[in-house]
Amino acid sequence: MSYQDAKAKYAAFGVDADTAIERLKTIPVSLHCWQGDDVRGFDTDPNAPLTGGIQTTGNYPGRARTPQELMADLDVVLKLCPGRKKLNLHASYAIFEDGEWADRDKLEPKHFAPWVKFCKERGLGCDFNPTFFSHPKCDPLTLSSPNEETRRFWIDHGKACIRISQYLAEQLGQPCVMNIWTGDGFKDIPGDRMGPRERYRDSIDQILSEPYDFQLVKPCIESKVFGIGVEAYTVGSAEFALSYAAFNRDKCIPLMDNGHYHPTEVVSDKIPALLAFFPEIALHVTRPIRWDSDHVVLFDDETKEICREIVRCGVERVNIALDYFDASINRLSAWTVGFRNLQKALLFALLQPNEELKALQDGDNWTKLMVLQEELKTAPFGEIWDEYCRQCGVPADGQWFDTVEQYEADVLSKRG
Ligand code: RNT
Ligand code: ZN
Repeated sequence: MSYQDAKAKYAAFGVDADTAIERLKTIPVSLHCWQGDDVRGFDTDPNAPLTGGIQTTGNYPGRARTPQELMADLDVVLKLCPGRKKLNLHASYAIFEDGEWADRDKLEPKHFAPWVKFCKERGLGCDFNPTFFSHPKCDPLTLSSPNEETRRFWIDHGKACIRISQYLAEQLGQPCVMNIWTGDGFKDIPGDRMGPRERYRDSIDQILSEPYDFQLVKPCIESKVFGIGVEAYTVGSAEFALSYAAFNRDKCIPLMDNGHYHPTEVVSDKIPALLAFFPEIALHVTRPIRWDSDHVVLFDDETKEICREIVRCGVERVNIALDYFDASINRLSAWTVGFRNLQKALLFALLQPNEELKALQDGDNWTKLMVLQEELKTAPFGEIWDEYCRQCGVPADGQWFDTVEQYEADVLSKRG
């Protein structure tokens, strides 16, 4: 079937495929740098374990070990992924030159200058994350620690990250979403649940007292239900994070990671709930299997539903980022499959006759609503996707994996 034939099929549903393709080209999606090196970064001992309840499993060969390797790997992935991209960096990916090193509370914009150059040359925007984990100063708490010296260190880290985010946004001429997430919590039943939350709230207040232009820097608060080693209590729970964002709407926005809820909850439904109150929200799209396992994003039902809600509620109101890390398969393939799947889900959502679906619901015509939603599932989506890839100058399905295999043979397999 040709693109024109597929387009005609969608036209019969009242959907214009050309318009969908054009809109998708404008929607930024943030590609997380941490899939390339199992969330290790460059500022701490590469052999120290990850902390804060996040974990990568698998030891597939070829992990990026240096900024040069990570950039080279990203370059391969960027060429295989269609659409408008931002790069999502963590503070731990600071690049130190000439033997210099700075601890996290002393990080400066200059430590990210090579990343700015990288983004400028490729026309990317950039998002940023303070790194409140995998560091000797986690005691193991960070922003909620009862130890004032620990807490001060991490507040200073957060403030440094605001300055870096402002720099990234100014340099690249695009807003920088700066996400605050900590793994603070307890393995077992706490004796005091309030103290850590009060300290966390005060710490975020202090971080956000650092001056920034809210049009350029968008601080987010990401919640979480639990993590490995912090099963009993998470300081930044859903209610905590959402309340913080709600009471500080002039300073920050909420961030939902779809791995951070009980397995029967769905983020797709939470998107319009939050957007009924917040002008803007942010998302981490991942794939949780029974827990926050951070598997590669698939073109599955919930990813499609999340994208349908993004499109219906207004793509300009949702800051979309990917957040997963699989160390058991080729990392470039993991990156590419997940990014392409998110693009597919967005395209699929843009190809829905949303006005008509809404009218059927409002007219209480649930019979036809079901028929239409089901028939749309077998509309010739693949041809529209191929056309989108063609227009973006990236390989279609079936034509990109060779590049990854070749790169694995030439480059990744030679890494120690
Ligand atoms: C962890 C959070 C957090 C991290 C990244 C690396 O559970 O999802 O967003 O995955 O910051
Ligand atoms: Zn996340």
